[in-house]
Amino acid sequence: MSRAVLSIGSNVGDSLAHLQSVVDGLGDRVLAISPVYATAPWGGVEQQDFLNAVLVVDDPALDCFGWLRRGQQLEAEADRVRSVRWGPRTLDVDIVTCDQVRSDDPELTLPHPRAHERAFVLVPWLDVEPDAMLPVEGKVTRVETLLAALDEDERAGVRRTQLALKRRSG
Ligand code: A4P
Ligand code: MG
Repeated sequence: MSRAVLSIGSNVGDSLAHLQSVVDGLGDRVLAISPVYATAPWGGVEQQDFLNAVLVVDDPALDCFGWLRRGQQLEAEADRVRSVRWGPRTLDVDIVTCDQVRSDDPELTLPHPRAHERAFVLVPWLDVEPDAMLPVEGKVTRVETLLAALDEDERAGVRRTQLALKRRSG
């Protein structure tokens, strides 16, 4: 079994289409889709605003590394080029949490080590899981509490849009 929370982001090309490609690519595995947010770039690299969303996904046949690989495949299909860390990208798929797994492996760190500092992850996550909890430095905390602890500027940089990701059948 594995149930994961994915953070998806894009700020190059047709960003909405890149996010939609994840929903399409994961099909029936997608349990919940957040609204789409326009978000100020995080990490100090000067670049365009991002579109971000969060998905809750489930697939009994995929383990946590399976989600990482599937995410990387979807990034490659969106012609993602890895250049600057935290820089512009057509598509980024991050595993925020996967089951209750905790891991320090640099290839797959769980929960995602920076999720708790990022309003662009926490805000859409709360839309789909209002009672979500996240372990941070060993202490399991409500995501709502983590969001409230962030700087006002960080929260103000995350603006809900009218854009929506859609499930397509068949
Ligand atoms: N990796 C380890 N743990 C994970 C995980 N939980 N999920 C490894 C996904 N990947 C994980 O990632 C580098 C390595 O992290 C991979 O080899 C993977 O095995 P990458 O995608 O190649 O490079 P990156 O994304 O540039 O680096 P990094 O550190 O993952 O950046 P982030 O944390 O993904 O941040 N601002 C806004 N507003 N919205 C955004 O979506 N995204 C980023 C990227 C920066 N600023 C942003 C946004
Ligand atoms: Mg990444």
